[in-house]
Amino acid sequence: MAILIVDDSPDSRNLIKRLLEKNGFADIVTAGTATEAFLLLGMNQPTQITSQVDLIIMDVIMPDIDGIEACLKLKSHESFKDIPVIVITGNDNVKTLDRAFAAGAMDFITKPVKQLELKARVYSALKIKSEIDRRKAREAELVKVLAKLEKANKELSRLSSLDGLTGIANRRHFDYIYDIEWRRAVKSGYELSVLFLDIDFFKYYNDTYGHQEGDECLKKLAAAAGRVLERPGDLIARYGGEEFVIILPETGLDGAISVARTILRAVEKCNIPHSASQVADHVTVSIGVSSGQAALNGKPQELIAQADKALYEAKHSGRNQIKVFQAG
Ligand code: GH3
Ligand code: MG
Repeated sequence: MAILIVDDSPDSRNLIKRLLEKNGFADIVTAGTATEAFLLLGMNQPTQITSQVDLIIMDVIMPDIDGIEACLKLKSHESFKDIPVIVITGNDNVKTLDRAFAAGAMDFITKPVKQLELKARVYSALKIKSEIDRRKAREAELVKVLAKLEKANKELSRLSSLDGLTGIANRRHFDYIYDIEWRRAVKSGYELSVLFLDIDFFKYYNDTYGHQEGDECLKKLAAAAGRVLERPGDLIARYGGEEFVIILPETGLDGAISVARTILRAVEKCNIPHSASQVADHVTVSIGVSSGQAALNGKPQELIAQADKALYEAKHSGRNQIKVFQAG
């Protein structure tokens, strides 16, 4: 561990250096003034602070900047505040010592410097410094771990809102967003639309092409329907097995029907062969649409139930089509 001796007297500097060397401390640097010490530490070049100094032994009485002032400056500097400072005083004048401790000095040695005293003080100061270093390293490690944890948590919360197969929002996220959009619609008075989409004869599709192909089909259709949605507030979610739900905030019936039609065309364009379908030679979907003003429509679940009813109608009217919920 490196020790910096700051003393304007060359004799005093050399004596302390020799005594330290005698006790096995080899890494010693010396400075004749506080300014020189600051330069050595790299204090004036914030970008290249190379301070590897673990202890500063500094004379109190020095020309220009004295030991106490220098100590104050070191302690106010983030990079040096943890380096212990032992001041050397000509006497153990209480006032001087008080000022030194107030400036942040950790300990003091009186002149003439005695070997045993110097050794004891230096050992205990270096021990404290190594504790501080260890604590700082642990803290830095902790900060890193916390940052990683925060990142992992964000990823986890992102993943927990997605459907594992299709990558679109899952039912949980839909419930969460729908609640927000419903309340927003109640406040704004804008209409809110819900679309329910279900694949036609999907059971036959699985039976014919296998479950894996069925999964691929779900992925393709989710992506195709998702691409149709353009507004930032629009959301498509996987509601259940082969059923998708779409929220269209601030959208009335005309807009919702237009979106539903575009989705039907997008599914058509996917042109996924379905030889077992009874309505086409490719995969088709049925869509139920419901729109309303949240404030007038009563309960949030009603709009969803209405879209579901409309979907049922679409199925019963022959599939591969859109049905709008009609009251009564
Ligand atoms: P309909 O036209 O009336 O909707 O008929 P359908 O066969 O599509 O409807 P039904 O409810 O009888 O069958 C739905 C099928 O969807 C059965 C089920 O195995 C399949 N399914 C649900 N979830 C998944 C999934 O994650 N992957 C695959 N491959 N199939 C799924
Ligand atoms: Mg189906």
